[in-house]
Amino acid sequence: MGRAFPTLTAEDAAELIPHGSLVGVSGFTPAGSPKVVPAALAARAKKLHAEGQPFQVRLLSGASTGPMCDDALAEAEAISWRAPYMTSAPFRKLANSGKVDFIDMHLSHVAQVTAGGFLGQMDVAIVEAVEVTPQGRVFLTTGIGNTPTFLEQASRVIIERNAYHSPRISELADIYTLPRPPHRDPIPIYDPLDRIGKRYADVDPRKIVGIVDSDQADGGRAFSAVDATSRAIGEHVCRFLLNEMAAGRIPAGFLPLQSGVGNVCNAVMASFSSNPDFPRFKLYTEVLQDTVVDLITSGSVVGASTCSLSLTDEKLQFVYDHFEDFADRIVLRPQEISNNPEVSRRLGVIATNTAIEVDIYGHVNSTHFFGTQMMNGIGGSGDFERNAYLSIFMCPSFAKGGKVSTIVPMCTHVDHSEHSVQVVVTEQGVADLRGLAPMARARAIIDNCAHPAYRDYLHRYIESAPMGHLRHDMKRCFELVNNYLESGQMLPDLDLKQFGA
Ligand code: 0RQ
Repeated sequence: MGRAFPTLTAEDAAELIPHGSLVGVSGFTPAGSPKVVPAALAARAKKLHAEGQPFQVRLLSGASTGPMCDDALAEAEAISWRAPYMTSAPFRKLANSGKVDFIDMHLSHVAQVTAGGFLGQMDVAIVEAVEVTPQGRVFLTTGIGNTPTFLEQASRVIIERNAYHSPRISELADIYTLPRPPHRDPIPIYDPLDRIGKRYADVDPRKIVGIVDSDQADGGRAFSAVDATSRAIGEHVCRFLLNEMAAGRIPAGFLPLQSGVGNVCNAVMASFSSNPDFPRFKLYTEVLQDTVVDLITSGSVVGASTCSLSLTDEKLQFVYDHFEDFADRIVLRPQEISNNPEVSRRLGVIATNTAIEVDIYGHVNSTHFFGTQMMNGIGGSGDFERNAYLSIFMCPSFAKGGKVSTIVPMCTHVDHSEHSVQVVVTEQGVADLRGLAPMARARAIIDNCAHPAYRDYLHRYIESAPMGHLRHDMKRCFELVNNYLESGQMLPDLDLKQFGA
């Protein structure tokens, strides 16, 4: 016998969440993230704060969420602790002023640490779905994230039933969860488009405290138009991969590609489609951005395994309007599977991610500006980068109109180490670090990737540094960043006109 669930207003649902709760939210990026209940929770927090009462929750998600969740809760100062990733400007401000605890985690780890009890008992899961059956089958929307695990682990569940989405969206889902060690079998994915699970996630219906109706769109962000810099990066990556195929290091049928998040990755994907020599390929990735929908439509991309459809509303509508063209070509998986290290290594994924800065030996910083200021978090980049067949990091060679070089003597924060970063690409060119010892890596990165205006400084730095396996001058390794913090420019005498300023 199934259960009939009570319908609640968002405000009623928010009342059910006590101060101090560990709250898990569905989705991955704005895709599939709950909307009206978090917004009502933020309003409740504001009201309680105005009455002088404390109200904050600990928030665990798949990745970033939408503005009605992270932005609203951050603006209401309703979060005390947050993991594993975010892209919210108001939340970033709190994290960088020490007002909240932010735990920057590898995204593939979250389900395991939640189920393992490392984060304590999850009190409430707020889950966006197109439908839930009385037996507890939950049909999810555009982002799967950690939702199946949160549904299993949370003491109570609130369903946000969203009528905006096509009811067919759950046809893309492939829900497969892992038991706790040591009871795990190999994950039987041999091709990115293999389906191994169910179209729905399960929940014990007795845990569902109510259903809140909503019709809010995901509101995914659009990317900047492809500019000359990101186009040049894309062309270098494209040429590099074609050379690898010609040399027999990538098979003729190509390998599954992972593409990270942001403007640069979006532009790189676009450049693949504009090169007639580039083969058709599949993606084994975690976010699917607008460009990929175009590439699937044009046939350049055969299909994609992903954790979310991180699309603008217009592009998502296009997918819904042409659903038959996508039904067999997109698989939406929980992030423990989309980002799984074992599957990635076995399929031979080519990982392409963006760096904030790269040092001359190939360490990569993807998260912190100037050693202290959090941007978004490591996200899934580490899941893929460390376990890829080929790991590529890309970024423009300079930021802030040339005042900042992204190629530096020593990274001010390290997310990806020299041991697994294999290729670095800027608009200047490609540094292929495979098989190179530290000094050769340094010369390859400086000569091929640094902006010409910074090359002399970087060469002089290594030549004057004390001898060692890595040559570093511990007194000067952060000179560029210190110059920037003191004078607003890494090389104070540099003429910025050469950067097009
Ligand atoms: O700031 O907008 O104020 O000018 O950083 O730079 O070039 O637009 O970069 O949108 O491609 O994002 C690494 C942040 C790049 C992203 C990062 C400033 C620059 C600009 C953004 P302005 P761009 P993108 C899978 C993979 C980690 C997570 C990840 C990211 C702003 O890709 O968060 O990879 N990655 N996940 O001016 C000072 C520097 C700078 C700098 C750039 N060295 N110093 N400012 N900027 N470099 C997806 C998921 O995990 C969900």
